[in-house]
Amino acid sequence: MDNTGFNWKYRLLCGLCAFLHFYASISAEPSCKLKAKFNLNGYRNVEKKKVVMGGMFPVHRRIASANTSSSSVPLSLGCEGFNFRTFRWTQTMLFAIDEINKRSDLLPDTDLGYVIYDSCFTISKAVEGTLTYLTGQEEAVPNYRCGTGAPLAALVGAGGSDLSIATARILGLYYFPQVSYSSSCSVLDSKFQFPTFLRTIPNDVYQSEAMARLVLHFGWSWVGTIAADDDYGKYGIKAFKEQVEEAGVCISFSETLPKVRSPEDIQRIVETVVESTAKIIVVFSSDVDLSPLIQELIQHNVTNRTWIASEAWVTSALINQPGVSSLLGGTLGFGLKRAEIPGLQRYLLNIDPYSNPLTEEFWETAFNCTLNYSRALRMAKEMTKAAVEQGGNTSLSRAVRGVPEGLCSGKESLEKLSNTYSDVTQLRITYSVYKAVYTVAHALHNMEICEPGQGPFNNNSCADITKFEPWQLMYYLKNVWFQVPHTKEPLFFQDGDVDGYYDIINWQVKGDGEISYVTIGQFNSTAAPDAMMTINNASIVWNNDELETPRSV
Ligand code: TCR
Repeated sequence: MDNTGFNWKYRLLCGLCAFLHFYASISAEPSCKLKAKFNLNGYRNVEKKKVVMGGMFPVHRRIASANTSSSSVPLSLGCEGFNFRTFRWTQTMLFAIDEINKRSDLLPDTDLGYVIYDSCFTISKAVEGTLTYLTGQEEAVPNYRCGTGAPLAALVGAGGSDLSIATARILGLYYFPQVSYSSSCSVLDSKFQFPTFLRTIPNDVYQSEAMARLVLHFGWSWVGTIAADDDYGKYGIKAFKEQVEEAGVCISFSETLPKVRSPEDIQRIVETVVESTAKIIVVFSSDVDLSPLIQELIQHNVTNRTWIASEAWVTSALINQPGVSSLLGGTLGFGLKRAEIPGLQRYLLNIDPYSNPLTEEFWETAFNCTLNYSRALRMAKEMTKAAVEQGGNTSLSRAVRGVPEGLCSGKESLEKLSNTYSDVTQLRITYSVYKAVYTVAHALHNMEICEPGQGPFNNNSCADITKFEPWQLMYYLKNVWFQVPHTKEPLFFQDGDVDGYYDIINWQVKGDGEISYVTIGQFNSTAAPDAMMTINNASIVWNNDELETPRSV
């Protein structure tokens, strides 16, 4: 491993086992041992400084069910339900870091490394990952940090608002910065509670206002609401309701989606939707939580409703699956600013399946195969045994003698497989991840170029990028101002928040039953009150291809 130059320890807390360690080569520097990397004696002019950035993403959808026995040592739970969309976000963070490390005008003397954690869409995992990150220990013991000595920069993450609320409370204790790409809940704007929380996604107060304006714009006075059972859903729908009710709109029903699988609850919501005369249904939820309800509504052939989508599901491939057009055609929703990120798709397609356990799991899930020969052999043997037991079809035994079935080579073509992972047509949260990584890099850059005697700290001193304190990086993050590469969009924070901008997206059914996302308007929180929302009514296609605005009175 050493012959490629530095190999940096890349630790990842992931799925099926609690902690997995592996190495990622981050720069092609002259060969030297890991220890020598931080011993700058004699290397001062050739060695780059190192900073580690943390990332947290909900790569799995849930934790595996718990062993409730209390007579054995409790273990950290594994995770299940691999999510291709959120895995793309992870790889986007690596792509951005790679891009930054190659640049000579941004952080020229510093190499960025990374540690990535999988929060598994679960608060306890997010907390566990945060403690591990802060301490550098496999056991999550606060107040202790060992390891390489490279300073930790901010944590990029943690995913949903409920996860970020938990991690921000811990990080806030240490005044350690967190830059979130997808936690949009309004409560996170409290600097008193979350002093070191910043985000590149707009605060949901804007989205709730935009939704309310949309309902009033079409004169709908009778709507149903459905919200996820988390901070995102609850606060989002609450702000929406307050605004529409004030304007005289009546709420026909308010339902909450279950967080853990509950067919009875889903059934109850289906009945409510079917029985209600409200034709407009506003849903504030992530795609993961909404998906079971959508499946059930399709089974019940529900049509003739107009769905109003919150940002988390408006362009989700998990929701927009074949067969949803009669239910969801005509949907209107809010999407974050979209961007093209040149080079990202090639980077995503060039992924090395063997680089770490998560990439292996990705490959095996995507191609429904196994990369591991002995595992494949064992599976083939089990299948053969089962086949023999069930009636003597021994054709599978070929698999045991030769190459096991279901074995993949790692050279399969991702390009041919149309997978959400490598779909770059709707880079919205992905773009927000990209911005978050650049935000941290720019803050570090400003720290690096600080002129001694002209710095912002005590007696005009500077922070030392090789051993800065979290609050010093926080200073630079708060004051960051830069143009995002490729889009030239300026990025800066006002009290840790960015401006509220959304595309208003309409789900239009094409001839083949596929749905295309057509932008039919915008919402911009910085415009004058009567110019915030622009909608092109004529370009909207409603449910079942009707051209007339549905009535819900
Ligand atoms: N804010 C949500 C989580 C979330 C999300 C998403 C999850 C957003 N967008 C897209 C999955 C996919 C927006 C929250 O909890 O704050």
